[in-house]
Amino acid sequence: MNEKNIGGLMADNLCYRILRSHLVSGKLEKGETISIRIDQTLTQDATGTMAYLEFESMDIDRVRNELAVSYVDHNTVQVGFENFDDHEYLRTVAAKKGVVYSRAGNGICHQLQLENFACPGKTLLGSDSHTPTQGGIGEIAIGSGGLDVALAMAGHPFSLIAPKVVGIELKGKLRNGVSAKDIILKVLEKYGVKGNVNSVFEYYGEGVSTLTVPERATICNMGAEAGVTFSIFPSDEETEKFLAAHDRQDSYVPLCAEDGASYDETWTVDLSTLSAMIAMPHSPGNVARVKDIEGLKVDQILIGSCTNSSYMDLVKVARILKGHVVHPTVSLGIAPGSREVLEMISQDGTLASLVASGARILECACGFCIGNHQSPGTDGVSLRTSNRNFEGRSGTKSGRLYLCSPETAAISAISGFLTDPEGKMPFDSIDLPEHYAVDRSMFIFPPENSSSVVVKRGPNIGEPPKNVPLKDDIPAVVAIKVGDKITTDHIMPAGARLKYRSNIREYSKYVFEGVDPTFSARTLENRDKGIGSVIVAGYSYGQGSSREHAAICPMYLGVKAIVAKSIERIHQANLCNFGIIPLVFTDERDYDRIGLGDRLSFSDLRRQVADGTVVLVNETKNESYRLDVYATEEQKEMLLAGGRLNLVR
Ligand code: MIC
Ligand code: SF4
Repeated sequence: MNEKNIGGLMADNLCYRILRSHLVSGKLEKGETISIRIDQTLTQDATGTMAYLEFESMDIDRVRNELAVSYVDHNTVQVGFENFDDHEYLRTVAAKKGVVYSRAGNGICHQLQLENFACPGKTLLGSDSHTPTQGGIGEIAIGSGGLDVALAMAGHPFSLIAPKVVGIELKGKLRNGVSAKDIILKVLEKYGVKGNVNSVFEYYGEGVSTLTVPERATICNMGAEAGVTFSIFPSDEETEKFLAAHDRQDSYVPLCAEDGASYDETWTVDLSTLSAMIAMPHSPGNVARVKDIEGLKVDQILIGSCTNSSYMDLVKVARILKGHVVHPTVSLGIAPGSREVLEMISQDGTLASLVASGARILECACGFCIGNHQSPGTDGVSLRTSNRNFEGRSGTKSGRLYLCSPETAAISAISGFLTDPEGKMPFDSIDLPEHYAVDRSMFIFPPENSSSVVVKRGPNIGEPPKNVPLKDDIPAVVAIKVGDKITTDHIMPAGARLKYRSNIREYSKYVFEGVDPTFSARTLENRDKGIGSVIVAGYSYGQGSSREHAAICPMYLGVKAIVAKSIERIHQANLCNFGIIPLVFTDERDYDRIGLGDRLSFSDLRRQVADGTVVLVNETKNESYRLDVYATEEQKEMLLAGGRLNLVR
C-alpha cells in the first residue's frame, strides 16, 4: 500500500472514512481533537453499575443513541449478595432507560456483540477496554470509562484525538498450527505495550481474506494491549458470510480504504513465515516464539476469554484433544464465549469430545480471565488463551501466566509441557458453519413504555461519587512512587474485590492493595487532615482496563494529581472525568529526584491548569518541577470543575 502514497492523494483510509462519516466537530487531521457520533454503546456489569448510576444522575428518561446493550459477564461467581444485587439493578435500570439487557450466562460481551449487534461502518463506545474486538467486523469500536459511555447514551458525541494510522499489511497464508493469536502477538512484539497512544491499527492486504471474522476479532481484541485507540479490518465477503450466518445479512456493507489512501506508517506481516508465539510473564508485550521456550512444565491451561472462545477456537481444541486425556499434572478449563458457542458445540458433539478428554467446562463468562476463579497454585505456570497476564491478575501473586493460541494450549494440555503446535495439527483449517445456532432469548429487550418499571437498588448500590471544583492552593504529599507500566489491575484489583464495584467507599480500601497495602489508610488519613495525595509514576501509567474505578477510588481517597512520565489513553480520560490532574514531567530526570513521602505544594493551580503548565514545589527537597497538564482544552474545563459530572448535571 506504500505505493498508494504516490501523489499524496487525499483519499481516506478505512479508519478516517468511518471517522469522517461520524464527525461532529473538529478538524479531521492527525493530532487534532475531534468529536464523533456514537451509534452503539455497550457496558458490562463490572463497569456498568457505575455507568448507569452516572446516566441516571443526568436525569434523562431514555437512552438516545441507536443501540445500548448492558451485559452481565464479569461478576458471575456470586459469592455473597453483592453480585446478584448488581445484576438486579442492571436488569431493572436497563428496562427503565431503554437498554437491551444480556442476562448472566448469555456469554462474554465482546463475543455476543460480534454475533448479534456489531455492524460494519458504525461506531461503538464500550466501558471495557476490549471493545475494539468489533473492529473485526469493520466497526470503529472504542473502549472508554463508564462516564463517557453514559454521556454517549445521553446522545453526547465522544471526543478523541484524530489518530495516527498504522497500516498493517497481511500477506500470504498462515501455516498449519499457526493462527490469529500468533499474528497479534507478533504485532505486540513489534509495537509493545506502550508508546502507541492515539494510534490505531488498520489491517489490509491479500492476507485479510484468509482470515474469518472471529479470527479478525481476536486480532483487534488484543490491539488493546498495545494501547491503540482501536483496530480495524475491512468488511468483505468473509464479513458478509459471518453476518448472513447470524441472520444479519441486512447489516452488511462492503468497506475498505479508498483508492489511493495512505497510512502514517506501514508494516508487513508475511503470514506464511509466522511461527507460534507466546507472551511471557508479566506482560502481553513480553513476546517470544513458542519454540524458544518449548518444554516449559505447565500446571494449568485455560481456554476462553473474549480473545479466543469462538466456535472455531473450541472445535480446533476438541480436534487436537480427540483420543487423548489431559496430562495428569495439568488442569484444563474451557469457557465458551457465548451460549451460541456452547449450544453449537453441544449439538455437534464437540462438547462431549472435550469432556471425554478431561476438560473442565466453565461458565460462558470472563471468569478466570479477570481472576474471578481458577487461580493457579503457588508459582504455578498457567497457559491461557486470554489477553492479559499482568502480575497478580489471576489471583495468585506468584502465578506465572503465558498467553498463547488455542492450538498451543490444546497440544500442551496433552503433553504437560509447552509444545510448539506448528505442523502438528490434525487439520489445515476449520470450516465455519453456514448458519450459527442463533438464539437471542437471553437478551431482554426494553419495553416501549417503562413508566411502571421500578429500579431495584440493593445495599451494595451506592451513589456516583462527586468531586469539588479545583482549589488554587493544595498542600500534598507523595503517597506512592511506582515504576513503569503500572496497570489498572495494580491500581484497582479485580478478582475477589470485584464485588465492590458499585460501592466506592468499600472498594477504595483496596487501592494499590498488591503494591502497598497501607496506601488506602494513609491517603484517607491525609485527606481527613486536608492534605492531598500525589501518585508518582514512570512510563505508561494506567495501562490495561477501562475501569474508571482506578480514578474514582483514588479521587475518593483524596488523590489530587498523577505525576508520571506518560499516562495511557483511557486512564487519562478517566482521571480528567473525575477531576484528578494528569501531569507529565517536562524533564523526566525529575522522576528520580522526587521521593515517597516528600511534602509538596501546588499554588495558583486553577490558572496553571488552564495554561497547561504546573510548577510543583517539593518542600522536602527544596526544589520545584515543571509539569505539563496532559489534557485537552475540554478536559481542562473538567479539571477546573472537579470532574465532568459537575459540568453536565
Ligand atoms: C479487563 O479485561 O481488565 C476487564 C475486566 O474487562 C476491564 C474492565 C473492568 O475492569 O471492569 C477492561 O478491560 O476494561
Ligand atoms: Fe472479560 Fe477477560 Fe475479556 Fe476483560 S479481557 S472482557 S475480563 S474476558
